[in-house]
Amino acid sequence: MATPIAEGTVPWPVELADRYVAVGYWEGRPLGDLLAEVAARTPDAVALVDAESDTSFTYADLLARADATASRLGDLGLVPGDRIVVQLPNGWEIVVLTLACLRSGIVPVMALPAHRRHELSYLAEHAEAAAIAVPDVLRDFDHRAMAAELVAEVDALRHVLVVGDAAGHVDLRALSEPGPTRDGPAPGSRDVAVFLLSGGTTGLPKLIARTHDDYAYNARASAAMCGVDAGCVYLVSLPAGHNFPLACPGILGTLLSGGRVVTLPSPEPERAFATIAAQGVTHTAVVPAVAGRWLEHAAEHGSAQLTSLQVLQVGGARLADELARKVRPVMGAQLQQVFGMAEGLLNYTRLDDSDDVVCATQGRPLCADDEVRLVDELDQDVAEGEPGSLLTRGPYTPRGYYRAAEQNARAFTSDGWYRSGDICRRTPGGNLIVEGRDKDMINRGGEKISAEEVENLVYQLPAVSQVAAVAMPDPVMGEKVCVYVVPRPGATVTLDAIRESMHAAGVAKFKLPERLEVVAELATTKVGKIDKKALRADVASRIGEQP
Ligand code: OOB
Repeated sequence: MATPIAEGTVPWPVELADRYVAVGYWEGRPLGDLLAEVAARTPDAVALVDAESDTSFTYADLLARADATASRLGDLGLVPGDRIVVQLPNGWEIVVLTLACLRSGIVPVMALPAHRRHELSYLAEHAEAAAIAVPDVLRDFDHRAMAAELVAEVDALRHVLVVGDAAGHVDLRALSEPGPTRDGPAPGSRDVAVFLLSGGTTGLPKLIARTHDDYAYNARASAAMCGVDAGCVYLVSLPAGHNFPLACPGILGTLLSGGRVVTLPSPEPERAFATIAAQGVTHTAVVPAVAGRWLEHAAEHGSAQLTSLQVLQVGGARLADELARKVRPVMGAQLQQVFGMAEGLLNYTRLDDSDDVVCATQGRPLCADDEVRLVDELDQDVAEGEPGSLLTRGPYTPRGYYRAAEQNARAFTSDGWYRSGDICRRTPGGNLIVEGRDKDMINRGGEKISAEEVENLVYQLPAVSQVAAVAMPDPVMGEKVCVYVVPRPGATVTLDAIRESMHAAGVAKFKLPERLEVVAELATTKVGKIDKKALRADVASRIGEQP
């Protein structure tokens, strides 16, 4: 028997939960019910368009497929509270499966298509997942074969659900053929709706248990903030398992508003622009690296395909002010900066903010009851306008990671503040500017990489005596992973050997270091810790970029 989820979660204090209900943030209803209500209101409106396979579903179709899937997952033996690792590319199937889970109380663990055995075996193990959903073959990689290996390895894991050629596993598309309706009770609103992955500063990502109440608020309030309503067409081209495209307002916020979701498997500009034109996309979300490519593409080919686009949300990493100022003139859309985290807190610039606020700040909290403190090393509030480390609590920021008591003691204060690890400054207008971070993470084009995780993997090489992974600046991705290595006496270390070893260990490609510096010793701070600040400055100066 898998552990019941509730045993691993950290609930909000009762008085606060009561308050969130009283104020109306928490509606006391599961996401699946809220979605069914929209479907009942506008059954014939188009809810979902898969631009890759040219498939579209009305709200009635979508709900029927979600419920058919939920019912057939039940036939397979899955029960409410069971977990499914979801590793699917953007397409109609990930939306249907996620809604099936939300309707039935099965909990999706949102993995990424780029993840490999190393990440997925840990996730499946830690979540005690009963099933994993994968594509058949993607970019020449056979996900079915990997999933089959995981089933052999992970105790609880029993089913492989495949989109495409199932090759003897469960055919996910067939599961969703309309027919059976869902029976059984809906999940409770305080139950876990989805597991998101943390950006990761420790060895492996932590699971963030988002409840129906808090995640529904997250999606709905974001939709209201971003002007998403029934007339909106939202394009999801970032991996749908990320909080940003899933619920900020993303897929869930759009569907809860009666709008239309359009999926694309990648944000490659040519396809994305053509899809925006063909589908009349009004809103979409990208990371700064993608915004840069889109701006270049629009500057070169014009913005005629973008006339429907009203709001371009950019978040996940710091957007350079110069790029921000180009968005409206080059693309004709309103920029909205989003500084968010899978752990909860979302900051948005508002659609009616001045250009200066929109282009030079990362916005302010979504909710009046989001609490934000900026503190120094001793957890004392810094003076107004000074940079400090951001701590937060609020109605959609859970109080701890799932089954991670040890990490929780470090990542949360004893009174429940989440330590985001971001160094921010607050402007007199109350907007936040992200100036850096005091967490050991590398932000590669919005994908977060834990330095510790990379270091643990590099230590697997016998030739390595000491290693430190740091961010090096990159004009396109913002940052990439650079490793400093002290080899064992007489041994040779190469970047290729490191990458091959990590690849063989089944690590996601985006985590592989892209530069190696072989050194005789690693710089240390006064207290004897590896001086990562010095290493970041060192690599930046070597490649001629600003750290
Ligand atoms: C989003 O979520 P995560 O969990 O992948 O990463 C969170 C971290 C933040 O703590 C911060 O370090 C960084 O990503 N970040 C930004 C940023 N947005 C996120 N740093 C600077 N400027 C920004 N605008 O990345 C995420 C979740 C929901 C909405 C948007 C982004």
